[in-house]
Amino acid sequence: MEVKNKEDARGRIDALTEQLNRYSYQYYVLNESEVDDYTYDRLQRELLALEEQYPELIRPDSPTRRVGGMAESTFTAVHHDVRMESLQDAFSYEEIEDFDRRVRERFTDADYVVEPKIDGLSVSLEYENGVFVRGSTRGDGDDGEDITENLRTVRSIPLRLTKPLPFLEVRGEVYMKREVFEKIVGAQELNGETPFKNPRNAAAGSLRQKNAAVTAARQLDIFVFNVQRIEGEAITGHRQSLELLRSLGFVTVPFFTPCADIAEAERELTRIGEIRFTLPFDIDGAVIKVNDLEKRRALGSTAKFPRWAIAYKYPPEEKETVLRDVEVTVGRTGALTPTAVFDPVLLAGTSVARASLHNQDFINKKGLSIGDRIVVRKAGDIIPEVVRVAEHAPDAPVFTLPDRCPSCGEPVFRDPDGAFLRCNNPDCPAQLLRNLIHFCSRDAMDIEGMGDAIVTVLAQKGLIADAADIYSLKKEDLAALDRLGDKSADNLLRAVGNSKNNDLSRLLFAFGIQNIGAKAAKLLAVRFGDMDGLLAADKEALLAIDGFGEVMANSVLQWLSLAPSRRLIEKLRAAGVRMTADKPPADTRFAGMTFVLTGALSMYTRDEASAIIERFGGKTASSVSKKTSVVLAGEAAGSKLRKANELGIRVIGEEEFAKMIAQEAE
Ligand code: 0OX
Repeated sequence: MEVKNKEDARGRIDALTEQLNRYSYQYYVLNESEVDDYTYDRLQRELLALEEQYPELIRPDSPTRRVGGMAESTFTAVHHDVRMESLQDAFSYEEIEDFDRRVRERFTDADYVVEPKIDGLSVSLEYENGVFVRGSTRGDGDDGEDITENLRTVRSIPLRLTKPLPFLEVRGEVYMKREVFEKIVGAQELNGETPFKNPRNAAAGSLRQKNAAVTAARQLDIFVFNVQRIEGEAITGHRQSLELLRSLGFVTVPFFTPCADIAEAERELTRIGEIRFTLPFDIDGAVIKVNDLEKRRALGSTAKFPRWAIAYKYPPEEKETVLRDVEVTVGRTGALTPTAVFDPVLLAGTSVARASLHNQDFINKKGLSIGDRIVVRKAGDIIPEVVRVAEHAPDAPVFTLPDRCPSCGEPVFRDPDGAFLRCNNPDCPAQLLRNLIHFCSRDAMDIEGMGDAIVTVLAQKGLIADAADIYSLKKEDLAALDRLGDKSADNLLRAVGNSKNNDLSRLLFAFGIQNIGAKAAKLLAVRFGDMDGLLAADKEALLAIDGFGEVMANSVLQWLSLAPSRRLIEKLRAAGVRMTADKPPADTRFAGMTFVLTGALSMYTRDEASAIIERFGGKTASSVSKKTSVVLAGEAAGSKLRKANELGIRVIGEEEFAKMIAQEAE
């Protein structure tokens, strides 16, 4: 629809926002839908384009602020009358013994309880006359957010207590069972969505939904572990408080062990450490607490933590196994990457048989030979790594990377900086495949559904030999893919078609030019405006771009000078792929300003906030310096906020940011 002026745009934005919200309600809440995906996408794109042109007209309920079908939005603030304190962490038994000494200076006869520390999100639940009236996040401990409706969907939260106490506030941890997490991640992968990283993230993402129906589908659970405030009952100790909570209808922490002294507590810490991966949920440590509530009150808190409790964090679990093989793969830029293949071991609850060895230097430093007994672990309980050799295989040489590319057989060369061996053959099939995968990926052309597996099959079947071939794929070609349904094939082709309209910066990044990341690609697109402008650029013009140095300029020129690159560009052009940059922002209220985002934002995702800043001509940076203009600080902002205050840099919250965007342009 043609929009002639700002007033027109306002009307159209209002109409589109309301229409799209109605469709999305029908789809997500009522499970029915008036329009097909294509029409929805088209309308959404029209709205996005208008919002980009008139950012000041973006409505707070705009559907473009939803991320992957989920609404990230504000929740009402809740003040915690009883502070929701966080725990001091200890990483050694010495620190635990220091804690014990401090407690015993005051109470020689203190006894403890030890319980697992559930890895989820701390929440407060309030009950009036036995009825659940409010649930909130911990936030910074003093102020959190009202998530009552989402918590209502957690089946293990009683909506009515067995006894109508006048008032009760309890604290617990909302978490996702590992089994549920794996099911959800499986479904996300199948749908080509970015899967949750771990159960904690999954629980957090699920609780922050504006649409409680989504939270409900995520099957969250809760363990309750503390009475924050109570009227109508008196409690004196930890065991008694948990028993009371259980009798009122709560699920309390799965177990706790009374310990007379710190030696007993340490034995319990060791025992929990040994069983931690057999539990059906993640724990990120164990908590030692003084049992007696009167003593807790007397010990009180420091500025940061209670003096009566401490969290012990377990070191990553290590296991011994045998290195059976080193697989060498070729990355997008031709770098040879070695991967250790070892007898499977159970680590942090899952079976692990591979770990990256990075490069030859890493292998040399560890002195790895095939047949060695090695020690492995998961860094941060997630990424497997080889820690050291436990026992060398007799007479085995240290593994060396091949001098020819394992994919194409051409000789490999050491990088000038020495770290990586690289295959420089532009026709190397392994590199081609990695490039195709990169081309389709989210930060590049963002072709939803075109994931690693599908691209690999299409390439293996000879259906795509270069990126431009993606644009001539037909439905019959996709039928060659097993398990890809009719609807998914249509969606995939639509996503391919949509990607033709991407901004030039995405295309430039998608080419995978060495040293040219997403940010540099953006700079090129903004500076030259279209592909022909870039093709005509000389070194001087490239070096004139703020943020471009010698290495980047040479990479661009070298890539553009290659005949296959030119052929690819022309083939893409012929396929109808757009080669122009989005218009520079109409409203440049943030021109010349650099923002740093810190802390947990709740009204916007980081990507959204950055996109808004860029849309208004501003820049974002990751660290605070004298050049920073504004720090946008969310919840629990830490060192960056401190640095901003030290340097006297302007700090704003999300509310103020929202006002800055909403103001009419001057
Ligand atoms: C947990 C957990 C967290 C609460 C206030 C001071 C002691 N994640 O499982 N915190 C606490 O206790 C804190 N206990 C727990 N079990």
